[in-house]
This record gives sequence, structure tokens and C-alpha cells, in this order.
Amino acid sequence: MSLAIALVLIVVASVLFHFLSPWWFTPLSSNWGQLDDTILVTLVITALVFIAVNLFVAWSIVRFRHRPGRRAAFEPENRRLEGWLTLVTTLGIVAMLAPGLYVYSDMISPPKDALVVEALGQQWQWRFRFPGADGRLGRSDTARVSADNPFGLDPADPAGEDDVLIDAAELHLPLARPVTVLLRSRDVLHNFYVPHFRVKMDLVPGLVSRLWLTPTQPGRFEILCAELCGVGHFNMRGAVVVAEAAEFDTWLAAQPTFARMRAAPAATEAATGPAALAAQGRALAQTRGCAACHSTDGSPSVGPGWRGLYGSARTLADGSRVHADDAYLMRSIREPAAQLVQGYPAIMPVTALGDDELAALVAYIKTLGEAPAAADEDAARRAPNGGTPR
Ligand SMILES: [Cu+2]
Repeated sequence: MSLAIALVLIVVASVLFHFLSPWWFTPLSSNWGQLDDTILVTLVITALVFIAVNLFVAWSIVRFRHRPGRRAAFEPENRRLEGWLTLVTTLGIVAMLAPGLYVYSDMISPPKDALVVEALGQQWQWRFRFPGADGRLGRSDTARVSADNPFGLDPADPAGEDDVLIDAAELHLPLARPVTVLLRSRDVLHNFYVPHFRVKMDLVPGLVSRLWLTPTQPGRFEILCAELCGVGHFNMRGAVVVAEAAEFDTWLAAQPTFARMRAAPAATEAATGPAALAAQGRALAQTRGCAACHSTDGSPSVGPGWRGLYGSARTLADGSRVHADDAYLMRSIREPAAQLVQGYPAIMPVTALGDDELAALVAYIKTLGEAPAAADEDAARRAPNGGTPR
């Protein structure tokens, strides 16, 4: 009897939790209300089955409980009941699958006049590319990716010349205009997901997958990688900024094209002093995903923390000792496995960095070593315990 009561309580609590909990969809900011409907259909059907099955079990526990002198009757087959169960189950499953297939086919069939943007994922960062004035994306190949050509574009393809390259994790989109998002991965499986837009899609190495949407609300929305893609997966984030068409056009016009990027490689024109170099390194640590595994508050993470690292003595995996100077840091970034620090696994990916970028990163790490306290806001924010190692 207590088991039956427990089951009924579980059913009541689950239903109450559903209606009273504050956790629900984020506000919808795209045209994909259909996806919410699809999820709701699935939720209602599975909820009805959950309630019915549990109440039936509770009822059976009471109804067929042991009573002295009563014997159980064995019923080998009940064709009528089996027929009904098969029919109801089939209808339920069809009702759950059909809307999903319908919406999915819609989601991958963009309207002809849609704006095109490519999202390129790699461990653990996002980049974006617009086709430029000719409306065509230039040929690309991951084999061509380098520090000066992070998108792997083919310089021989004239269609790529005017491609607008966003070498950062922030994508701007115009309001109320359909957008086709082409998805490409440089390394492993990733997934492009903006919860407010509802739509999501895997990035599969070697393929170009796609989805489309129309942003319906202005604002800034988070992009998440929704496919476990390695130790830095949790930090593979970005943002979509949706604004009026005019604002979007102004932003797009200010972004570099492939031709311009090749003419003036490496963004060090503005970086003159050591402070500017370190600031650039700090930005790189974010955009290139370094910060996912290297803390700046001195605490060990997936990789060694950067605070106080510069100039310190390091014990390597083979027991030898090295001094963390410029040469050591540069080599460790270029060839992560060459001088592995004791206690850390050899999992750091090789990141394509130009000489200037490498110098900027080392300059940033240097500032973390020279000023152990309070100089770095990041550390102050992230280490309420004053930055002492865990
Ligand atoms: Cu990812």
C-alpha cells in the first residue's frame, strides 16, 4: 500500500513541478515557434503515458494485493487488449515523430532570398563568414587553414576575395530577415545552438550542414556549442547580436574582407607598446580558447594556470627542470607536447598562431607573472578567495 501511495505522490509532484517551476523555454526570438509546439506535443504525450502507467501500477498494487484464501488467475493471452495497446502506442509514436520530421524538413529548406552566413567551429571557438558583394562564398578547405588564413580560403578563387571574415565569436544579424547558416567544422563534431532561436544543428567535419531562421527580436543572444567537443567544450561560446538592418549594414561594412586581411596580415598595427601587446594577448586568450583550460588566478585547471607562471621553475613529465622564459612559453604554445609539465595530460591542441600573436600571448602571460595581485580584474572576479591555489 505504501508503494502505491508513493507512486501517486510521485505523479502529483511531477505534474505540480511542471506547472509551478520557473524553468521553461527562454523567450522565443525567431520564427521557430513550431519547434516549441513540437516539443510540447512530445511533452504532453509522454506526460499522459507517464501518468497513466504509474496510476495503473498503483491501482494494480491495491487491487491485486495479497489476501488470505485468494489465488491469482493466469491469463495467457488477451488479443483484444494487445490490439488496443498496439494501436494506441502506434498513434502516440506517430504523433511524436511526425511533427518533428515536418519541422526538420522546413528547417533545412531556406527561402531563396535568405542572407547567407557561414559559422566555422573549431576547438573551442567560433568564427563567421559572409559572402560579400558577389553573394558567393569562396572555396574553402580545412587543409589550408593557417594563422594568416584562419578560414582556409582558397586564394585562387576570385569568389573568396570579397568574403567578409569575422575572426571573433560575435555574429551580427539583421532583424526580420531570413538567414541561412551554413555550418562547417575544422576539427571535431560541434553543434551550433542559440537557445532563443530554438534551432540547432551539428557541425560535421567534412560536411557543410545548414539551417535557417528569421530573427524576430533585437538583442544579444548566446551561442553555445551543444555537442561535447573536448575539454574546452563548456567555454565554446559566442554571441549573436540582432539589430535593425541599417545597423547591421554599418557593422558588416566595417568588417575586413579576405582580400584586405591578406594585404595586412596580423592585427598588430595598433599594438605599439608592451601594454597594447599584452592587451592583445589577453583578447587572444579568450578568442582562441586558451582561457578554457588555463586560469589566470593561479589555480590549476585542465592545464597549468598562468598567474605567476612566467619566470618560475617547471618540472617536466620526464623529471627535468626548465625555467619558464620566453623561449619555453613560445615552444610550449607552438608544440604543446614537446615539454609537458609534470601532472598534466598531453591534450592541448595545436593552435595556428602568427609570430605576432604568439608574442602577444607571451606578453600577456608575462604581465600575470610580474603582478601577482589585483592587477588583473579577471583574477579578482574569479577568485574570491584571493587567488590562492586550490
Ligand atoms: Cu564545440
